[in-house]
Amino acid sequence: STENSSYETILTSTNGRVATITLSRPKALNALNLQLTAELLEAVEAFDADPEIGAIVITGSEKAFAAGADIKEMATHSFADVYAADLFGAWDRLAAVRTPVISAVAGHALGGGCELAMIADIIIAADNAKFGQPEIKLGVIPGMGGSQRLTRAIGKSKAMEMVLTGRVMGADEAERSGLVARVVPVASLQSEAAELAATIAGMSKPIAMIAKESVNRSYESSLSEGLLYERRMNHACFATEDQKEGMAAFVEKRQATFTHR
Ligand code: CO8
Repeated sequence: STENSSYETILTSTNGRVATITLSRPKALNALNLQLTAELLEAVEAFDADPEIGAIVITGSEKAFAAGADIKEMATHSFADVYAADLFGAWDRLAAVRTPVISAVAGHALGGGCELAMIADIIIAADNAKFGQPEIKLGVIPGMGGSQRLTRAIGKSKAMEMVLTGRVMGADEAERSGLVARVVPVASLQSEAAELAATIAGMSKPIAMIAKESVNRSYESSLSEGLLYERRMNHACFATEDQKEGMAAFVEKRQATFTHR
C-alpha cells in the first residue's frame, strides 16, 4: 500500500490495483468545500488515467461519509455568484470517470454527501449509514444530482418524500429501496469495500469499463437503443485479448489471467 500526502482534505492510497480516496475534514464532518472538491476530483482523475488502477473506493470516517456541501462556504452567496461559478458543475467530472467507483458509506451521507455517494457506480453501506437530502430545510434544493439520481435509484414517491421533507433514511431502508448494494457492520466496511474493489479490479479493465458504460447507458436511452448499444459493446469485447484469455481459461478449466488488453 502506497500513500500520497500532497493533499490536505483527502488521503489517497493504493493497494495492488485498488485505489482508495478517504475524505478527511473531520472537524466539518467531511463537508464538501471547494478545496476538498478540487482535491477529490484531481485524485480521482489521476487514478482513472492510471492503467494500473482497476477500481476506486471513495470513503469517509465512521461518523460521516460527508455531511453535505459546505454550508458555511456558500451561506452568503448570491444567485449571480453560484450561477457564474456554475457551483457543483465540476462534479460532472466524477460522473465521467470510466474506472469503476465504489462509495463506502458510514455515518452521515447528507445533501452533497448523499449525492457524491450516488455518483459512484456502487454504494456499499455500513449499518450506521444515514442517507438524506435535507437541502429543503436550508431553503434550497439538491444541486449535485439528488433530485435526479435518487429518483432513479428509489423511485418517485420515496425520493419526493425525502427531497420534500429532508427525512433521513437508515442503511436497512436504503438497501430495501435499492439505493445501496449491500449493508455490512461498520467495523468491516473498509475490508468489505476493499474486497469488492479487488474483485472488480481483478477483471479485465477494458471489459469492466465497457460494462460500466453499458449499464450507465440505460439511464440515457430507450430500451431498444440500450439493447442495441449493449449488443454492439458485447461484440467489441471480442476484439480484446482478455476475451480470448477469459474464454480459453474456462475451456481449459483454469483461472483466467487478464492482461487488461
Ligand atoms: N457544512 C459545513 N459545516 C458542516 C456541515 C456542512 N454541511 N455539516 C456539519 N458541519 C460542521 C458543523 O457546523 C460543526 O462545526 P462546528 O464544530 O464548527 O460548529 C461540525 O461540522 C460538527 O457538526 P455538528 O456539531 O452539527 O455534529 P452533530 O453530530 O451534532 O450533527 C449532522 C451531525 C446531523 C450531520 C449536522 O452536522 C448537520 O445537520 N449538518 C448539515 C447537514 C446538511 O444540511 N447537509 C446538506 C448541506 S446542503 C448540500 O449539500 C447541497 C446544497 C445545494 C444547494 C445549492 C445552492 C446553490
